[in-house]
Amino acid sequence: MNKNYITTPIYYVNGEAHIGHAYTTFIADTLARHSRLLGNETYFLTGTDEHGQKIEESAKKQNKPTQEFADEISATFKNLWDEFDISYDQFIRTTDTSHKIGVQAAFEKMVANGDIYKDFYEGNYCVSCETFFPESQLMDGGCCPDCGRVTTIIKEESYFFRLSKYEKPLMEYYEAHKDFILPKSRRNEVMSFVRSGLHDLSVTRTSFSWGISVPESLNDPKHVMYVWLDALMNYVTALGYGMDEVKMDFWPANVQLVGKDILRFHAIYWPAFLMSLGLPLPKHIGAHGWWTRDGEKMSKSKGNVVDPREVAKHYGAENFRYFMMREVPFGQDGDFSQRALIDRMNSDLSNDLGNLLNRIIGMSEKYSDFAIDSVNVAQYHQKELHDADTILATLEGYFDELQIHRYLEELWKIFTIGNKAIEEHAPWVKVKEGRLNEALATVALVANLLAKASIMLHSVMPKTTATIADALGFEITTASYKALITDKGLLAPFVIKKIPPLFPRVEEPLMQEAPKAMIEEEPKKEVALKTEDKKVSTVPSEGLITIDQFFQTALKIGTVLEAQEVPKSSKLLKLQVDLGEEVPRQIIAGIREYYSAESLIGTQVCVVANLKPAKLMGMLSEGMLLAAKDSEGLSLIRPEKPRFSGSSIG
Ligand code: ME8
Repeated sequence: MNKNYITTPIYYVNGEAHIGHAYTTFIADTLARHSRLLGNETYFLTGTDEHGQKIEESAKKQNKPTQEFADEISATFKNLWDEFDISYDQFIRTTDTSHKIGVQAAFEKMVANGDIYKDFYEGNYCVSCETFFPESQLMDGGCCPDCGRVTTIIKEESYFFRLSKYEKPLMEYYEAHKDFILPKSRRNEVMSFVRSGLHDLSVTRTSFSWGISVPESLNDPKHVMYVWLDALMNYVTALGYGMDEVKMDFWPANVQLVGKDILRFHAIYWPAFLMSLGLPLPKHIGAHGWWTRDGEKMSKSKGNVVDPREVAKHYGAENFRYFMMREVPFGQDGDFSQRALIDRMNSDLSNDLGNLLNRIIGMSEKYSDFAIDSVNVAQYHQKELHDADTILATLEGYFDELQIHRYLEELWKIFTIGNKAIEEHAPWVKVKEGRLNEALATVALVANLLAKASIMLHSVMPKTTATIADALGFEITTASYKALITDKGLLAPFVIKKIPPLFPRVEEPLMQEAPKAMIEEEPKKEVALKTEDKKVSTVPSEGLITIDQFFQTALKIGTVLEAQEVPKSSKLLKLQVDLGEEVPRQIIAGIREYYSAESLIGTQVCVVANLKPAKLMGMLSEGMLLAAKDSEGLSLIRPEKPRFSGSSIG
């Protein structure tokens, strides 16, 4: 039996969970349930990240002792997952004593093997991101390049982790394990980041105390551990690392899910820490995209944060979960809107799945008093069975690549086969013609298709599919998976249960949108400038655009994956550019006179990403590179430091 360990990030306790956190947790739960269904020994970990200055400050703002504050918010996460029936095996908290002991043991080991040394750190620190940034990376006015907040200069004694030592081993690892980072398109951006050079990492702080202190053996009690070192270690302390080690045989994890915002920590720091500890690396780090609401970033001040409980209350927890899994390709950004959810529910769940179930309940009631027997299915429906079993056999591959949306898309073809069989074989005509056996064979075929599809949909919609299975007289278990999916078997004779429609159509949005008056607009930067600035503008007044007009152009950082000369053209190069999307973009650029194809591979460029695709010499071009040209020639515009592919410019 395989051991299969699946993790989510541990979420900060400085705010309550929203649909972004729910998304990661839904995917992890889906993977864990699927793994169990296959009969694997599975361990699913989630939890909360409770240390660091940010939490300390949030607690202070609410006038609460930090531990009490952390207890309260941590409980809201745990309760939410319980309400959503998330099948976690452990909910870890970084304030757990066993976690502290494990982290200290790891630190001690890193000191012992020479990977941690003491020095001074002076730098600009972003409290919100719990990260130091070199001067060169700061945005105007000393702001954090990730979140835009003002950073503070901190000079302090610090212990450092020799991250630089792991630059080469990490690169070798990425080279040798092409599916370590999923989706694969994200691998390049991690590699170019590492290639640009890794600095040793400051892993302790003396500026605050809400954290795990360094091991007593160092006799340096004012140092507490950097929150990311503390947090990342949760994945092994949960298994008993540095303590009883009882569950360490689940390590290495099969899949560690994260949002793209924290991929760098999981694909660079975490593997380096593991190498230092002599532990194997996880098999996959899966980084998913970012959810927005109605096209905007969710933020409390805008009042547009989507509460997963609200969505579940109005639309059903599993319908919501299906929507999130199906709507967005893994790795890409997604937008939550009630319209998109309603459309998905009506078309996929009501029309395709729900109707099919209702139809066979209705027909079996009329023609056989609910009795269903698979005995003649193979005789009349060889082709449909074969087609369905072929599709079902390909599904596992999508799970392995975390392409759950594709998995579901393929799975839905089973319902198309079922609906088509009913249309083509028209059981009601056969009954009139006295060919009852044939009619019942079609009904039984569809019952079998629904049974097989329910098994495969189980990990995404556990309760709904259990209800369908119950109506179809069987239970979804590892044994039925083997019988109906692996061995391509059929259901034993049974009596179908009449159940009310599972997916009534939704006509109107069911959730109240936040009234406009409640939405506090964030102060607009231009306004602030106008009031403070006494300088008379020398910008020509003709042809000016507003900031909104500027932002209509989507400018993004791209990484050039491939570059080729275009035959018969002295000007054009054909590039494949990674913009953080599922598939790289093809861009035909008129830069051959200034750049060789070879010199561009692996470099970063700035791309106009929402330009209407055009054909150049018969080849599709899906974007444009930014470049500056003068009498000296042409120069591509590039980011000063490597940025993740798909990062917005502006
Ligand atoms: O980063 N869209 O915790 P965190 C999609 N404690 N996913 C989202 C999202 C959105 N809009 N917002 C949040 C931390 N997420 C650290 C992790 S792990 C050792 C330490 C999800 O509370 C997504 O998974 O900020 C993202 O990576 C995570 O929540 C960040 O959670």
